[in-house]
Amino acid sequence: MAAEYTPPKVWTWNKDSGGRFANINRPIAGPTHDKELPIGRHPLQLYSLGTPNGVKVTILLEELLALGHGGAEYDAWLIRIGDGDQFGSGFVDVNPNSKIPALMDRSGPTPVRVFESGSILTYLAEKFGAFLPTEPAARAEVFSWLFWQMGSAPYLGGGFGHFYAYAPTKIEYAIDRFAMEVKRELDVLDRRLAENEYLGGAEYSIADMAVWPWYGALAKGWVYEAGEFLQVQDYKNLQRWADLIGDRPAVRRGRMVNRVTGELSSQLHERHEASDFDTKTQDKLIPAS
Ligand SMILES: N[C@@H](CCC(=O)N[C@@H](CS)C(=O)NCC(=O)O)C(=O)O
Repeated sequence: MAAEYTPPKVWTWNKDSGGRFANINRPIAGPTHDKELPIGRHPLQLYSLGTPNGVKVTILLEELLALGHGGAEYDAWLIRIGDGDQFGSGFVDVNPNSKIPALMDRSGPTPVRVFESGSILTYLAEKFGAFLPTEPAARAEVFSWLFWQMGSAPYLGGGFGHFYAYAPTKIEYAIDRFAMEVKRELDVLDRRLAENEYLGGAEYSIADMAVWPWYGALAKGWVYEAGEFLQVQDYKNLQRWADLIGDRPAVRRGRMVNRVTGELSSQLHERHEASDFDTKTQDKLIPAS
């Protein structure tokens, strides 16, 4: 058990808490510096990073392009959250919450800003009339799973992931609490996917795109190196769905965009053209030594 801690009367900011992201976490909103965001030539400007929250949006954009929606052409600019890019004035104008992903739709006379991944997925699905059913019952089910993700993933990322992988000390109580919650969430998904091919039902939707980068990746052991700890292979229906989604070409492409870790051939730091997947991955940009 961790040493006893008695909270003081008034909380004060300990800048050296020692956690993995201690250098970027702060208790104050707003910009720390002036910095305009770049603007490319496509209608949609995405400011993001290839984390699970960022990947949701690039998967949808690649799926829309694969369906033939030319209006979904986009420039994906890299926001390095470890360097504090999310606190630049231009980024804060697009997302006052200083978190990726953030989108500017410049297709109309007045640019539209959209932040929060669930809001971006909904905005784009409605704009293009794709991956979101119009029939009320089917639409409600997709929204239920989409909002389930928004409420659940913080237990996985901010709770389990933080205390299992990032906290400076391993606190048994915290890891137990969030491992239990995440296992319950995995079981929720597994039971749903036992009865349905996709989360929304028979059709692939933005609900799958929101949940897969977190729970599909967890099921595959890609996040927090926690596959064995959580015994993810036991969730057979979730495994089936994780493979089904992960094998989609648009999902494979979406995962590469704004990615700064892993194999160099899987990292496309910025995406401005469809051909960038073939010519601009890091293995092609960095000459072999
Ligand atoms: N609820 C938000 C969560 C976004 C989020 O947590 N983004 C993280 C990266 S995955 C971030 O930008 N963190 C930077 C920071 O906290 O300063 C969404 O779904 O868009």
